[in-house]
Amino acid sequence: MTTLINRKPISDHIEQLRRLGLDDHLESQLELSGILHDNIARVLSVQRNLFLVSNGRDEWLCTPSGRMLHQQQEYPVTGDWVLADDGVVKRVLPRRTFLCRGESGSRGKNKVTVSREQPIAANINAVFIVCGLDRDYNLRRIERYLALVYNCGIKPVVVLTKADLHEYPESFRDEVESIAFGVSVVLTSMIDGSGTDELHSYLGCGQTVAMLGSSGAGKSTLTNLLYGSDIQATAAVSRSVGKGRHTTTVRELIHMPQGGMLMDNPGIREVSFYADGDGVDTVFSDIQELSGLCRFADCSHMREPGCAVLKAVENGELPLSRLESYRKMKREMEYVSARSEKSADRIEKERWKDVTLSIKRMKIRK
Ligand SMILES: Nc1nc2c(ncn2[C@@H]2O[C@H](COP(=O)(O)OP(=O)(O)O)[C@@H](O)[C@H]2O)c(=O)[nH]1
Ligand SMILES: [Mg+2]
Ligand SMILES: [Zn+2]
Repeated sequence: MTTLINRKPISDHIEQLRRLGLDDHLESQLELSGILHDNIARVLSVQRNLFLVSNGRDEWLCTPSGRMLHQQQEYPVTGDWVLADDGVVKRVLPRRTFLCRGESGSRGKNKVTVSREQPIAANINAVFIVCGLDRDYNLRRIERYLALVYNCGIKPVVVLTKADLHEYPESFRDEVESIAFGVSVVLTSMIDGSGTDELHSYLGCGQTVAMLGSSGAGKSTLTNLLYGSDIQATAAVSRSVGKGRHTTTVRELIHMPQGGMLMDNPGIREVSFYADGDGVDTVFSDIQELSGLCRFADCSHMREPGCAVLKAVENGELPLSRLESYRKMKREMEYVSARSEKSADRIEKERWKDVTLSIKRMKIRK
């Protein structure tokens, strides 16, 4: 079953795949594994048991393989590169990055159990953490998003939307910069399109950017601003035309005129961790640095004498709320699955080997 949605004239196929996000790394892996360009596609969206995939020329709908349905094989997520044979996705190619979080609702009031991962997207180069300069503005939430993105080994960019609501929005940027060391913080406004120039550079050919942020943060508005016209329904539009009209939008990964792909994510209310990494320490590098000055090497910064962290809170250098946020995330991280002994590179290598073996067994059109 092949449902053709859009057929474009055939030109240079690799060039088309590059626009989908094919990079040198994947290119060389394909070559090593003997996979033909004709057999790969990228997942643009996932709807229950149906994937919209593209090979840069055509977009069509695919169903998962039986092995995927029976959970014997990795299930594709948006952004995945897959081996696709007509209407069936045969295999997910090893992921360069995997953006995921703990399952929503697993973070109870006092219990912090994060058991299952919830995938957001695969093969993402950067994440725009989108936060509105209205009621949405929340430093602690930005910290959580930062930790999540760092844990997945992806580059974060903080985008503060609705700058037009304030006379001096720069003060918010300064504040976020003070908690997000070395992270670009960009102010944007849909009124004059300010800030979008800075974001263009992340969306170049071969790049895939995902957006994270609460519902109403301004993600779809930003997508439209960056795109140059209205391709995503925003809250403002949905209200005026009534509900339902835009719910048929299936494409999650959007081809941007800048050359790259952008993923406008559904709002995520809760941010819990899954990927195991040192994201929390990266986000709280100021606390990490202070820890080095504590009297005890294993100081928990709770009540120990000679604690440099507590001292910094006392004399106002470190906000108590920031320390509390750090403690909370640290606790959660302890519940996160045990750190793998293997490096990410090693895991990726083994997966490609696995793919190569299974390809030999697979009947796929040549
Ligand atoms: N004043 C102002 N409002 C904005 C801006 N960006 C988005 N909004 C409004 O915020 C609301 C939510 O925007 P939307 O893009 O749908 O948010 P999403 O849920 O994150 O996709 C809409 O009513 C937008 O008009 C902005 O830069 N300035
Ligand atoms: Mg939206
Ligand atoms: Zn201490």
